[in-house]
Amino acid sequence: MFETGSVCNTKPLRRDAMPIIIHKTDVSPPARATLILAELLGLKIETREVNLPSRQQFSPEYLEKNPLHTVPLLEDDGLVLQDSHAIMIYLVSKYGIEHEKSVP
Ligand SMILES: N[C@@H](CCC(=O)N[C@@H](CS)C(=O)NCC(=O)O)C(=O)O
Repeated sequence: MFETGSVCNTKPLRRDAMPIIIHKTDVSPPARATLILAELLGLKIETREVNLPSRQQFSPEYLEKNPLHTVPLLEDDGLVLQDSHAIMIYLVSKYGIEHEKSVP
């Protein structure tokens, strides 16, 4: 459903903005929750697959962004968030109104 590097929704709400990136794996309920919310908000999301069984979450690059070594991880315009609850609050706070305006 959400392939690595794929754009899961292309509604042009943030046409000029850098894409929001969510690091995820499909077997992670908290990661899926953030992606479902992003889709409901009509956000353009790029995903990055993190292979947990291969312990990719412990790579130096990933640990630098998330010392908790968990998914999901959100990157948006320089902001990095490491917890699904924080990510969802952030997405609704920042983009929820934009979404509301887009509903006829
Ligand atoms: N409270 C965190 C929990 C995230 C979490 O535990 N993710 C699991 C997958 S469901 C994970 O990344 N585990 C890998 C690890 O701990 O190394 C959130 O809601 O984002």
